[in-house]
Amino acid sequence: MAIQKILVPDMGDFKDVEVIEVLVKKGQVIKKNDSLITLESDKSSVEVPSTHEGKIEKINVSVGDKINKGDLILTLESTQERNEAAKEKSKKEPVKQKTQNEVVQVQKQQPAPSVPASGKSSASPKIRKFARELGADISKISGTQRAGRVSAEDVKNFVRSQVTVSQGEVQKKEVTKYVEEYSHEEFGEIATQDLPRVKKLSGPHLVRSWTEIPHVTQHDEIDVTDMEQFRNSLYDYYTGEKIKVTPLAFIAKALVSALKEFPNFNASLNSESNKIIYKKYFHIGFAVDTPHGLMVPKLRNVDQMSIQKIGEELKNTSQLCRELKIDKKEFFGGSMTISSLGGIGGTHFTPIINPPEVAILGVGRTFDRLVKEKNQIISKKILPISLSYDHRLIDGAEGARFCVYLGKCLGKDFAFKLAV
Ligand code: CAO
Repeated sequence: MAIQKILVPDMGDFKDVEVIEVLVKKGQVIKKNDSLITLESDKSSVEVPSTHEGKIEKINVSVGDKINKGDLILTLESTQERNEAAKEKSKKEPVKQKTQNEVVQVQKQQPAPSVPASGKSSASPKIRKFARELGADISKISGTQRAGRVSAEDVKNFVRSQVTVSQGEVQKKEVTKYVEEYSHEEFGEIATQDLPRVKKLSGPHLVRSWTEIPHVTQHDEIDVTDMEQFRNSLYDYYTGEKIKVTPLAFIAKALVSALKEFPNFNASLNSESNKIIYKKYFHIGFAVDTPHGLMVPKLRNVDQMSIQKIGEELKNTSQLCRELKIDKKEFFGGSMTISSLGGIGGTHFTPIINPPEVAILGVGRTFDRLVKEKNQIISKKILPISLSYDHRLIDGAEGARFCVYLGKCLGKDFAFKLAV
């Protein structure tokens, strides 16, 4: 019995691609074209089929490995020769009618495509199979997972969106296509260009958030006069140089304090199982405006950082985003997001929740307001905030209390609440 080596085939552009699934086990008997492993690049996932049949002697790759053309996937005790002899023999026997089981078996033996037909959807073979079973075209499903990967939930949601159930009968939904009555060119010169990749990826995520989450947005104003005075008075003890920290670092620290007080805001909702997942960590996401589109990386364990450290991390991480050097994992696993437009301008807006998070804090630009205090007209620094939350989990009263508490953390009590 010959030992057969199965190597990574030529996959065009695929280099240093990650193994995301090993679909076979040592000792398993496999057929030619059975899928062995799934590889995932930024663009798509690919199943690598076996070029031979036989019993798996050793598997040389594991999940997380980065592999290239020619790398050894596994070794087989090949049974091909024996089977070919058997096939020769069976050729001489008369062909009989296939039973239904045999037809299924034959279909399974069809070569698995090494690259998904569309080349766009990213999904594991299990999810692809699930979609096929439900009659859904995987290339039409927008993935909500890491790098747009399609989950079982996405498949179910897609199928739900395609059908309605009326009096127990499943009916296909009519999809309304809106066609503009006049084309844009009819009104003057135009230019078209491709939507940037980051926007293509974030678009379905935003649509999902906007259409599936009942948002409530609460606007408030925080008197940050004392905090601003303090922020502008920060000097390095040794060099005497001014320390530049933007208000966002203080806001992130205050947000952690509020999350500790209101755990419902540091949670995710599993609407299938009706369970709330409470996070014990404090990873704060912040929206970064980049030439490639909006990105929302996370600052990890903000509760363990000083304000100065948060300021540095905000700068470093936003730089990594703008240079497209950030690891995609950094866009996942957040507690709550801050979307600050304070550096640009404006007051209140309606930030969209970044699921699976359940709340987002929008921040506008601090402005001056004259107020009467003890019969004197004095100037105050006012920070406009807009808090959006998932009303399925958070009630209006809790939202209001959250804003009031945040106001205390950034207002008069800031020195006590935010131990620098
Ligand atoms: N009020 C007044 N001034 C503010 C402020 C506020 N709320 N927030 C920031 N500023 C000031 C800063 O102090 C800084 O002043 P100096 O130039 O004098 O130092 C200036 O505005 C620029 O700050 P910044 O924007 O560079 O830094 P930041 O820490 O506030 O924000 C980041 C960092 C990455 C969030 C920001 O650069 C950014 O990308 N913002 C856009 C986010 C966005 O697009 N949100 C919308 C998402 S929904 O589409």
